[in-house]
Amino acid sequence: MTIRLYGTRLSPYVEKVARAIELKGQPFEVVSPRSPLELKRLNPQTSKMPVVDFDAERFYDSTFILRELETRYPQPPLLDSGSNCAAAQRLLEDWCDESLYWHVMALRACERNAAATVQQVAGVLAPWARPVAKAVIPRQLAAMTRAQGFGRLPYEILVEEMGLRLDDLVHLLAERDFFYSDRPSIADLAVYAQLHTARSGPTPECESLISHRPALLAHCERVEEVCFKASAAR
Ligand SMILES: N[C@@H](CCC(=O)N[C@@H](CS)C(=O)NCC(=O)O)C(=O)O
Repeated sequence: MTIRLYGTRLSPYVEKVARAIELKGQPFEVVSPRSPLELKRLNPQTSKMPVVDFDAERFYDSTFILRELETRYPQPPLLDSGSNCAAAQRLLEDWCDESLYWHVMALRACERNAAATVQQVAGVLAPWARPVAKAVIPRQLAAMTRAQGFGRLPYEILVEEMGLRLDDLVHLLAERDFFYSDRPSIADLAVYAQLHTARSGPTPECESLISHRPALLAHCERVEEVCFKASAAR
């Protein structure tokens, strides 16, 4: 079985899928689309990454991909065996994908960080696609975050809200190694992935907020360690 993951690991959703495949101990290759047009060809339904080919079968959307991965490789499970705990893990994954993502995106798109974000995003495209991307991405970022709503908030509020949500994560994790469980699940991968993007460079305020919460840093390290061990054991 060949697993091909299309996307760049700068995207939290691609990172989430990459970590999940690592956790399953499966080999895979990452193929970075060189332009938005290429992404559209790979995924005509949503034009978004990640896209995964399991041999010749193609899947899109990180949540659907993780579900398919779980069906094909049930061990180790990515959800708790108890239905209450699994429900909490699914909800946390969804909150990370649909809400925490926008907290990070609004800070990536804000006036003081937009140039660094554009530089980062355009940098993974083919050289010929970069000038157009640099012209288009700032407007796209602003339009998306304004449409969602967070992009209309003042910078100070965005930073404060980000800190409060990180505090919530610290409380949810409490004394456990992983969210709601002693084993990593889709919830841990989703939290890890959003924090990974938040710590990738263009949002220094996110890096500072996370670095002041050692429980979250330790959680990130634990996720990396279990993924590394699972990959090394295959
Ligand atoms: N719900 C989707 C979200 C995927 C998504 O938003 N991907 C972004 C990158 S972070 C993307 O491909 N954006 C390209 C675009 O909107 O044109 C998932 O979980 O896979």
